[in-house]
Amino acid sequence: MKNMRDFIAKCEAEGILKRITAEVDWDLELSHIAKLNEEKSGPALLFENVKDYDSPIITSACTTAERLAIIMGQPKETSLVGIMEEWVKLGDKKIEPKWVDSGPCKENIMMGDDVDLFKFPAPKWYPKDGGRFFGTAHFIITKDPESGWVNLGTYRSQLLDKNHLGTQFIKGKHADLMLKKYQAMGKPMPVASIVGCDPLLFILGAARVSAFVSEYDIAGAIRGEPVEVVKGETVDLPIPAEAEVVVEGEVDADKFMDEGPFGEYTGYYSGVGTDPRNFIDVKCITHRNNPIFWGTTVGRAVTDTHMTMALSYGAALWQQLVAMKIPGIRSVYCPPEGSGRFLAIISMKQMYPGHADQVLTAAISTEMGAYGLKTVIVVDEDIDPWDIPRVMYALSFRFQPNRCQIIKRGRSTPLDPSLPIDSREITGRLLMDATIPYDWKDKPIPITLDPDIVEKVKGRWAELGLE
Ligand SMILES: Cc1cc2nc3c(=O)[nH]c(=O)nc-3n(C[C@H](O)[C@H](O)[C@H](O)COP(=O)(O)O)c2cc1C
Ligand SMILES: [Mn+2]
Repeated sequence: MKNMRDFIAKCEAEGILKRITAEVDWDLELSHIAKLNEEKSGPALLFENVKDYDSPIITSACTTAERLAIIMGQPKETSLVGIMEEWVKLGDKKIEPKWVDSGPCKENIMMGDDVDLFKFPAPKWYPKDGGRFFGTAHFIITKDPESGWVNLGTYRSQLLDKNHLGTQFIKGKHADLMLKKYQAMGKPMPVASIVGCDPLLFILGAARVSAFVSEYDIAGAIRGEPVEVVKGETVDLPIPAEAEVVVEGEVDADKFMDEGPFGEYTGYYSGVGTDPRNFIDVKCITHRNNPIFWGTTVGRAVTDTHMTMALSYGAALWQQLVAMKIPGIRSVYCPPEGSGRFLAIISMKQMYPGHADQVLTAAISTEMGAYGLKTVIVVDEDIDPWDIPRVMYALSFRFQPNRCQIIKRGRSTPLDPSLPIDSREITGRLLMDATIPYDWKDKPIPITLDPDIVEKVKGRWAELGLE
C-alpha cells in the first residue's frame, strides 16, 4: 500500500468502504454522518459530492480493527492486540525513506497569491469548534535544524484564512522542541502538512515514536520498503511522493493568531479561553488531480483517533517494556475507550516477589507511560487484558486497595478534562496490582471441575434435554 487510493481500493474490495454520492454539506453535516456511522462501527466513508466542491473527502478510515489490520498489511481478521504484537516484533528495525525525482503530489502547484486553502473541502466538525479544521487526519513534517532529524507529527490545524493554518504543538511534542530551536536561531520553522496519503503515515504521525527517530523510518520498517519522498517546492523537507494534498509554509514561534476551540478526543472541547497559538504561514500548496481530502472526527470515543492511539500507544508501551528486558510480560492492552493513553492493562507471568510492582512502576517510567498514563492495572497470565469481564473479575477478587500505590506527580496532557483547566501539567497516577501476590505461601485455591465427572455428564447432555 503506497497511497490513499490503494487503501480505498482494498477497502472497497473487502466491502468496508461506502461511496456517498448524495450531496453533503461540509458544514457539520458531513461530520455528523461520519460520527453516527462510526458509533455503529460502520464502513469508511468516501463523500464524493461535497457541497461547494468538486473533489471528495474520506472519513472513518481507521475506526475498526479490521481497517487498521488492512493498513498494517495484515489479514483483516487480526485483532487489535494481534496487530500490536506484530508492531512490537519490529523492535528497533528502521528503513529510511527513498528520494525520487517527482511524484503525483506535484500534479498541481499553487504558489504565492494563488494559495487558497478554501479550495479543499475541510469540514467544520462540531458545533462549538472555532471554525473549519483542515488538518485532522494529517501530519506535519518538520526537521531538526541541528541534527537533520525529520519528524512527522499529527497536530490539529485550523483553517484560519486562505493562507493561514492554526497549530497546537503541545509543549514537549517534537515539533515544539524543534520550533524552540528555530526560535533561538531567529528563524521561522519550515513545515509541510500532508492530507491524504498511505494511511500508515497518519497512524505514525499520531504515534509516540521516540525523539530523534523519524516516523518515516518506522513506516519503512512496517512496510518492508522505503517510503518514496520528493523535495518540497519551497521547503527542504521530504514529502511523500504519492500524497494527495501538501501544504508548505513556515511557523514563526513569535507570531500568534487565535485558534480553537476544537472538539477533542477526550470528548470535550479544548482551547476555550487558552492562549493564542502559532500558525502556519502557507507559501505553496501542491496536490494530485482530483485530490482525495482526508479528515477525522476526533471527538468522543471511539473514533479513528482512539483506535489509532490504542494501536500505536499500546504497541509503544509494550515495545518499551520489552526493551527494558523485564521478563514475563504476556501482553499489553490500552483500551480505545481511554484513547490508548490514560489506562493500560498488562498481563504477566509473575516469577519473583515484587515482580508485579516492577511492571507497574516500569510502565509509568517508559517514554510512553511517562506522559498521560494515569492508571496501570497488572493481571496474572491467565487473564487476557482485552477481556474486560475477566479484568473486572481480577479487580474484584484479586485486587486489594491496600496494595495499590498512588504516585502524586507526573507529566500530564493539557487536554485531560479530569484536571482543572488551569492546572493540567501535572497528574497523579494509580498503580493497581490485580494479581495474586507471588510471595504468598498460601494462595487461594481455585475451583476446578472434576474432569471425570465433566466427561460423564457431557455424555448425558441429550438425556438431560440440554442439547
Ligand atoms: C487526530 C489527532 C489530532 C491530534 N492533535 C494534536 C494537537 O493538536 N497537538 C498535539 O500536540 N498533539 C496532537 N495529537 C497527538 C499527537 O499526534 C501525538 O502526541 C504524536 O506523538 C505527536 O508526534 P511527535 O511525538 O512526533 O511529537 C493528535 C493526534 C491525533 C490522532
Ligand atoms: Mn516524533
